[in-house]
Amino acid sequence: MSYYSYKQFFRVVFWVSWILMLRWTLQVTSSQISATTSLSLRSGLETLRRRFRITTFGLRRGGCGRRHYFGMTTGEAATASPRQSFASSDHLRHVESMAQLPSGAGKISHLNAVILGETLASEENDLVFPSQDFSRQALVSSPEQYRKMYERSIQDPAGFWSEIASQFYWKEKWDPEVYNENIDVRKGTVKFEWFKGASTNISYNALDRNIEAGNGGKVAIYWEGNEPGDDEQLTYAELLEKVCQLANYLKHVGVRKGAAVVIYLPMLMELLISMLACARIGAVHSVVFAGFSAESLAQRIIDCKPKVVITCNAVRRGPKAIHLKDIVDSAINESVKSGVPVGLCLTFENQSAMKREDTKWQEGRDVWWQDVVPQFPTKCAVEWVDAEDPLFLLYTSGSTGKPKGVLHTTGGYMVYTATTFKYAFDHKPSDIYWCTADCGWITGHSYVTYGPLLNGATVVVFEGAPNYPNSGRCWDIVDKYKVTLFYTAPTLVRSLMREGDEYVTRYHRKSLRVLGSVGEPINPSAWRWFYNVVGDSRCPISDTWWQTETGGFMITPLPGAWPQKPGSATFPFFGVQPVIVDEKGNEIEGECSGYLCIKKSWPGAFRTLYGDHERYQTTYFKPFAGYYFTGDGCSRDKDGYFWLTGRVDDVINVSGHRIGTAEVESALVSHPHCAEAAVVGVEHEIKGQSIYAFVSLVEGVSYSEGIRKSLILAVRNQIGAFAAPDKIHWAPALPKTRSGKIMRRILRKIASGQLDELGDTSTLADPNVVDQLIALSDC
Ligand code: 6R9
Repeated sequence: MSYYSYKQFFRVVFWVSWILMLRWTLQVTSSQISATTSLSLRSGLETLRRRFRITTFGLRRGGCGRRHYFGMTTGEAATASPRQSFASSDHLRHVESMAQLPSGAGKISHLNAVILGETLASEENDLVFPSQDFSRQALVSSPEQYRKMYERSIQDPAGFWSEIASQFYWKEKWDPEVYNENIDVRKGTVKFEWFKGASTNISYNALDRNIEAGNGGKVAIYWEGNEPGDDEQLTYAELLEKVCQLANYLKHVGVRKGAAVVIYLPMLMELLISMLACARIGAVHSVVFAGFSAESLAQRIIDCKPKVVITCNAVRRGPKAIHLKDIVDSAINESVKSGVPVGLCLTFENQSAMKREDTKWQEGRDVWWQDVVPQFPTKCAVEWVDAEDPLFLLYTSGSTGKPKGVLHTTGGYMVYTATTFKYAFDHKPSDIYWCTADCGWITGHSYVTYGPLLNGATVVVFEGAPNYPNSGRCWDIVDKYKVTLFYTAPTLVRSLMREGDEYVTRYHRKSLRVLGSVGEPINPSAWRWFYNVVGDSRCPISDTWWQTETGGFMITPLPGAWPQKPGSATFPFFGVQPVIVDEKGNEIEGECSGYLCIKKSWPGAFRTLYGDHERYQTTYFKPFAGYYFTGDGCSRDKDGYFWLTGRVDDVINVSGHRIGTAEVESALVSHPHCAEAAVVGVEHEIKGQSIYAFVSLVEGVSYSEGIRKSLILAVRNQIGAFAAPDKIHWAPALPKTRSGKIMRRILRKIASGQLDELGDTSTLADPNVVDQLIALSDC
């Protein structure tokens, strides 16, 4: 290019920029004017001030929200962080297109619009918009598109879901009804059925179908071991071969359709292989989180009486080796004592954690995976099952000491997990997806294994700990595999946030497109850190609310469709009708708080509690007749956004793990020195909630550090380390009503130090108990 053409070129660039700047300034100003006229002068000025600050200093980071879950957000200082200057009027386009909110809850006022990452006084007024580029390429790219699809899913569930279901392979189609339900206990037994009469296989749909579509060579799993550099990968074709070999072996040892198989494995590829192999032959898997103790494992084995237990000899988590086989041995001994023998323990040799020769072995019962499975053929015919045949059991905590065996069936679960995964993460074939959850929990079932593989996704599976060898490990993995969709739990976000930005910013993270959160409410300051620091204010966050029971996402953002509010799970997924009810079970409209219920069945819903349909009805369908009761509190703001506020029953959510207070209490009272125990949850900066136990000792035993430790050990042994109480509060007696009911409300206040909010204690049988407890607070 000659000197003259350079000059010409720069002249054009100069004028174009000038015109663009002028246009932009006019746009911002006019929007401010129209917005401020409709609202009070004060808030109008506040907005102008805010906007001015942004244009001067760039984006601000941090939160100062009023709504808070963990006491972390109130009054937090907003630190100036000129990460990105205000460069687009993206949000204005969205605000225009959001004349009506997706829920039909009304109009959004212009003043609610904020630029990505800006700090506002209240999260309820924050709207964080996806960029124009993101929305343009998204599967659901506008509120209108969502609303259309949502309305169709509600008005014509059969049509909506059968159209989606047709994208899967069915050996026989459902006929004639797509679904059949009774959600109302007053009208008889509760029953949900989807695609009944159809036959299919989820393993076939997750593997063979993708291979037949030409994706056999695509990576299905990138496996990253505990030690950096220890990795493996499997294509879809290779994964299918491994699944078939195990499926053939299981058939060989007599596992038939409908038989239960317990899987007690860490995040090895063999865990996914085992789930898919069971599904291939119609066996029902029951994965038990490999952090559960021998007693918890035994309880689950006794309940479902498996023919085979699949495990490995040991696992490394961070610098520690955990001997899983020893735990399985004691669990099986325990189950034998209860009359439930286990004939076969298939053990994978996890060489990086423990050598074969160091593993305790029981001849006749124990078999090394590597010795038998690879000898079986790499092809295995599929067992076609009815859509309503059971796929898996997963035990979860409830209000009583006995865990509930949540049972999911095949067809509806398949369609639902695949669809929710696709839309909530805006999944595209080129994405690399990583969910940090363990397959021992529902998130690992639905969104490590089934949902992603059904979509032909490439999944990262990580065996190790997120802070090993240091707190940058997650971002190291993100860069290594070019992860585009990253799904994790607020507890991990908070713990990494505490370690400082530097661990994050030293990595590129350029590949990231969508972030996700699950397990508990994400407090706005953690949301913002996740959004601004991890996602460079570029990636929408799908804060997915759902449960073991729901099988898949129920209330979740669709990342390209509408603006998010930090800490809100936003709006319902297709086909889901959430309602908020008061104590009497009356639906409340508009802006409100109450109990979250669901009005109609959805394909992914659990069908029963294993062996106890009565408990299923009593726990979930009787509290508010006519609805499924979630056990969660919820509020809806003026714009129709849903805000989950935590459990309203006796379930504590520690680091996203559900733990029943009754389970911990029963572990404590099993200690010979414990007379009585009452457990409550208290807010915890990292874990969301932590376990706080009030313990009365038997007569004549005095408080000591030794007893405190052995009480905590009792819980670790009976449930698992993740359920260990953070605090044992000695209690000469517990506050009880005259009818003998423990008043947990008072215990909660004492545990969280809110002594001036104890409320009326006069109804207690002995009000002096409260003073005694307060006096022992620091012991
Ligand atoms: C998927 C899962 C379910 C309970 C649920 C609720 C809490 C999960 C949440 C959330 C607020 C979210 N929960 N996701 N609360 N926002 N995005 O965690 O299943 O282990 O059965 O726990 O977790 O309290 O009722 P599960």
